[in-house]
Amino acid sequence: MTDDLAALAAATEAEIAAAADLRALDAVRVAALGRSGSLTRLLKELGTLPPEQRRERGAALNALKQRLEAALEARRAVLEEAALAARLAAERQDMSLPPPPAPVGAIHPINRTMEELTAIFGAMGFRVVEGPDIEGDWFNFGALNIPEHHPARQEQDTFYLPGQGPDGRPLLLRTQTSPLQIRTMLREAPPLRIIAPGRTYRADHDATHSPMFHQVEGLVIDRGITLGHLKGCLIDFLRAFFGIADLPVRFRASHFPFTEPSMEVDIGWNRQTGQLGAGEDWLEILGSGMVHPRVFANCGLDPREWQGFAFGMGIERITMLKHGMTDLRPFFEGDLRWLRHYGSSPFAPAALHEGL
Ligand code: 2NL
Repeated sequence: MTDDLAALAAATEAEIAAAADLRALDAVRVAALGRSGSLTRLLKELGTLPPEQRRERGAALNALKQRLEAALEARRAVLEEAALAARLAAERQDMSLPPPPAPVGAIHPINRTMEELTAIFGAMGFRVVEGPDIEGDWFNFGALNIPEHHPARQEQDTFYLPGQGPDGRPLLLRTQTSPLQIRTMLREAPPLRIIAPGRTYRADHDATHSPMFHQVEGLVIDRGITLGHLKGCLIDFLRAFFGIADLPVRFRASHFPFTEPSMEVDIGWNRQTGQLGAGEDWLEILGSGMVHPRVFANCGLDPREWQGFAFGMGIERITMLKHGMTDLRPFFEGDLRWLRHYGSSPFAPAALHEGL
């Protein structure tokens, strides 16, 4: 090997050895063997040499090229291994550490109560009916024997909407879920056993009233239905819902336009402690009655052939009583701390109580 090639070999090999990483090593390769590298340039110059020199010089350059390529390859292997070792060290994971907790959602207490209502009444043969929040005033009031001048219809209680329904009558946000039952009676022939849970709206807003709240109503229609059926059904429901097998239940005469006779239902509790099923006090929990003959007639049913009972209650109210809540407003505030506290696990469905 000529002196100039020996010097080029020594210098390049020193640079290869000094390359600290793969990028630096590639720079060395390009400088020697790249398109305008030092060795490449010498190879290109071969053509300018006289033939007798060209052979010997060509063999020497090729040998040097192979030697440098082998040195580059060997260094590349060393650097790659070092890079992998560094990456493995940096990405090391302690597989014995517990994983971070997965975010878990919770069932809102209103939905939980609706699930329980569906389960308890479902076990008694009721099915759930649903329908629109926007109703015509005949379905919300007229069909229910609530006359035109009745205070419940007045602007300060009911949210009336612009425009009118297909019957030319005013549109409103339903103030109760009864229109669902009216629609079911118009659509299906009795016997019927339905509950109608859902959102209801009244222009009322303070600590104990929300302009949007939830109600469930129930309706049973068959031949020979009596007050006895109403009482047995509601006593069983209240004891199952509150989980108190001997919960005292009292029926008190009342008045609704859509039932005759009408009864409000009270449960026994202790006013001081709030404990249900104990103490001397009574707490109103729902309204009920025998379906008014005029409601039957409005739905095209003959009240001499069909009898029925109906009831209605506020879902927020029964949920608050069951869980000892004192304020209605947090139901609709979306406060995550409240929701986590009062929410229930989607993996623990409502347990049905004894006796159903
Ligand atoms: C209450 C009282 C009640 C009804 C609702 C009803 C429905 C039809 C026919 C007859 Cl289609 N009645 N519903 C009956 C009695 C009471 O609700 O205090 N609700 C919160």
